[in-house]
Amino acid sequence: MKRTGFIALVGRPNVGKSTLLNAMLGEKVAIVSSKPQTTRTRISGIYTKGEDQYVFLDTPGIFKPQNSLGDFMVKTANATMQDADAVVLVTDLGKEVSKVEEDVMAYAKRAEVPCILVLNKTDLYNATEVAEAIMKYAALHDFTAVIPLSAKGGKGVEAVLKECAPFLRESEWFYPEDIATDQPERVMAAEIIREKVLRTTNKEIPHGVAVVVEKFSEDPKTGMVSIHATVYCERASHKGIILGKGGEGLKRIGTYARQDIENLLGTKVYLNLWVKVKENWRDSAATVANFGYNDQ
Ligand SMILES: Nc1nc2c(ncn2[C@@H]2O[C@H](COP(=O)(O)OP(=O)(O)O)[C@@H](O)[C@H]2O)c(=O)[nH]1
Ligand SMILES: [Mg+2]
Repeated sequence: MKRTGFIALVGRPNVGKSTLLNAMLGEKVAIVSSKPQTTRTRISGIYTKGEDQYVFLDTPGIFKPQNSLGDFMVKTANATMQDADAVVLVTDLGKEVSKVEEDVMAYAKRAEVPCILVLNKTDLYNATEVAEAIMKYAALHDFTAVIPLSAKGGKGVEAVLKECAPFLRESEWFYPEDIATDQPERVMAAEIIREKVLRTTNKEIPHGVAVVVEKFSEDPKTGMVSIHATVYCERASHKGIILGKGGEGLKRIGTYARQDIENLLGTKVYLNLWVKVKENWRDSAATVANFGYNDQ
C-alpha cells in the first residue's frame, strides 16, 4: 500500500532548513547561502523510497516582515505549516529560544500536529552545549523526537526521515517517483542565478535582488538550452557592484550559474544575463507578484 505525507520545514532564517532538505534528498532543490532570507517561496522536495513518498515543504524563515516581499514570505511559511501532516522545527542549537520557536510550538500544540525538533549545526558546538539544548527544548514542548545533527555535513539526516515515517498516511502519491521537486526548470534556473548573486555580493544587495527568466528554450536538434534572464536590483550603485569592473562580476555569476544549470538539466546551456534597476521593488505588492512571488 502506498503512503505519503506533507512535512513542513520551519524555523528562523539561516538555521539550515534548505541545507537539510537538500541533504535528505541527496540532490539540490533549494538554494543555500549565508545570507538570511535566502528562500523566498515554498519549495517542495520529494523523496520516494519503496512504498513511501515524503513531500517536504521548505519555507522562507519566519521573521518580522518589513515590506511586501517579507509579508509574502512569512505568510507562505505559516500557510505551509497548516497544510502539513507533521512539522519539522529546525533550529541553530546554540541560539536562544525565540518567539519564532515559541510560536511554532504553540501552533503544534493547538493544532495537535506532530512536531519533530532538529537541533542543527552540531559541528559548531560541543557535547555539553548539545545536551543543554536538548534539555532546554524538551522542557518546553512534547516533541515526537529531538534530533541533533549537522545538515551541512549531511550527518544524521536519515534520522529525520525515520522520525517522519510514522506520519505518512495511506494514499496514492502526488508526484511521479523519479522527481525531486515540483519547481519548474525555469524557476530552478532563476533561483540558481540568484544564489550566485547572493554568494558573490554583500551587505544590502542580496535582499534587493530578484531574477526573472525571460526566455527558456531548447534546441530540438542539439538539446542545447538557451536562457535569457534579468537580474533586478534596487539601485544604480548595486547594479555597478553586480556588474563589477568591466563586467567581470556578472561574468563570474554567469559562469557559476551555467555550470549548475547544466548539471541540473544534463545538457549544454547558453546563458545570457542582464542587470536592471527597479527601485524599491520590494515595497510594491504588484512588482513582488510580477517577479513570481505570488500564490500561483
Ligand atoms: N556549520 C554549519 N553550517 C550550516 C549547517 N547547516 C546549514 N549551515 C549554513 O547555514 C547557512 C544557512 O543555511 P540555509 O540552508 O540557507 O538556511 P535556511 O535559511 O534555514 O534555509 C548556510 O551558510 C549554510 O551553509 C550545519 O549543519 N553546520
Ligand atoms: Mg532556506
